[in-house]
Amino acid sequence: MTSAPGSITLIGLVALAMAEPAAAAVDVIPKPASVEQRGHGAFALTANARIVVTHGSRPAASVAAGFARLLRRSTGYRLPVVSRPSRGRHPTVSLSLTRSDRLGPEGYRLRVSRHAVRLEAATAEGLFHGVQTLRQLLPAKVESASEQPGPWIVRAVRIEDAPRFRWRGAHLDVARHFFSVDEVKRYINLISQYKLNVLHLHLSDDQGWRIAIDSWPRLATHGGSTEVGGGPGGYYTKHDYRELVRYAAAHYMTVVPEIDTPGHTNAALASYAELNCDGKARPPYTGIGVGFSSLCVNKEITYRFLDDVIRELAALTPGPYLHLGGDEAQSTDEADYVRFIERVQQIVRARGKRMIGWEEIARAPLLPGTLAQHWSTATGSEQGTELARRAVERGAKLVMSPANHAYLDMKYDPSIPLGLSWAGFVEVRDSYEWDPAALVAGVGESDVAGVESALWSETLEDVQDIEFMSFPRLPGIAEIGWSPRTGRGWAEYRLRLAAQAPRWEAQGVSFYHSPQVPWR
Ligand code: NGO
Repeated sequence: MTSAPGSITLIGLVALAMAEPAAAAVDVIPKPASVEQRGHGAFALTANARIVVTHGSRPAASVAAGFARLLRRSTGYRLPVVSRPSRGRHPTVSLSLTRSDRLGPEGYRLRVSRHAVRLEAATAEGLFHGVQTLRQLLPAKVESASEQPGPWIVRAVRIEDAPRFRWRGAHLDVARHFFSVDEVKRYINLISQYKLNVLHLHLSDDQGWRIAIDSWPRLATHGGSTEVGGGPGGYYTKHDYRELVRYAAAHYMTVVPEIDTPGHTNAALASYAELNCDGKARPPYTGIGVGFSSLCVNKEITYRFLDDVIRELAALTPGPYLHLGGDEAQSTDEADYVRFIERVQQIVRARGKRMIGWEEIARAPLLPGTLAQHWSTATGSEQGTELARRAVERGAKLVMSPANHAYLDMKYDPSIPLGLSWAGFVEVRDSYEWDPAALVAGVGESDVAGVESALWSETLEDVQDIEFMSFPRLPGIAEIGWSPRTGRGWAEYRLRLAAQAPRWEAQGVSFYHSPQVPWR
């Protein structure tokens, strides 16, 4: 049998699809809520394909445009984005907004048949998540930055999907080592593929202050001038920060900025003598100790300072939350700490935002709407789980970042030079096998706002380091946040994870080849 150049027969399609490396039925992370495999058909994206946005909106059109850009890069096809299906036989990828509220604000429905790929959602955000799934259904080389030979086959399937938790975050410490706007953007690119929707930037710590504050300029110019190990540090101008917020929003991620208080504040105390109880500026700090610094809780200027910082940060941040830290305040008296946290919540509220803090804030009364972030390990310290429980009793919901599962700065095993190990070694399986609603006795599904990975940068200096610690663990945290608790497990997850490797290779991601994963 002969066929015209450029046309592919059904048998040919199936053969091509089968020639892809053997894999789980649908190698998508996070695992979609419902997947129905449809016969043997397959869709082929060819040079005359079009992307159609029906019942669109401006955000929906920009999701389509972003997807078309990605496809054009690797396929080399023209792929016009149009608003109406055209006459003639064009393979079509359509994106449309539906009124159906069954999918929820972030869900989507994806139908792949021989003739078309149809993606529907109630919001542009849902379409964006659907596009992330579709990327993973295409061959891995779709992630390549240069033109690759086809074919571009997607097997027929029906997917309906929506997240388990609304908060699916990634924390990044830009204080211990500073990371540039472009480096953070690259991180956003990589993590938004896994449907994470919160970027928590740890903007201040003992070793550095990383955001320009007009009313206290030395915070950035002096407090931002170094980092762990004594390197040059750096800080984001307001323009830089706005650019990060904008870029994150284009990837449907909300930025949650953190100014850590009342401890972890040496960079601020080094920048302004008057913030210290004894009126003497502290020297800059470039080590990796914790727990030695505290704002002067009983000085009024401390609250004027915080109000200025919170006001400026709130004005820069469209998202509803500001993170005020609260962890490891070992140099602040208990009574002072409690008063401080109460007062700081009021300031955040008065500036129109809600506060999130590390679980220690549960030592203080919490305002309605405050979130607490659980981090200290159940095994290492009974206190962490106790504080998490207390936060819930005080009416807060929890963001779950248990260090022995979700801290991406923990070493995978003792042979890894990067990372810390105070919470133990966290291999890929450890980071995947836990459930946020079954971790702390007395904390159930409805007490949990979501999950967040944490990447502290005491030992991490560049993008390669960040990627090596995040991949392959971060996709597992993302799956725990998104996918239903049932219908998935380590044995099948590790196969889906292995299938991500060629994608990371195409994206130039440096990742850890864990012996627990059957890389192909
Ligand atoms: C702790 C500490 C951070 C460290 C991190 C290192 C929290 C919430 N406070 O987590 O300052 O960087 O461990 O793993």
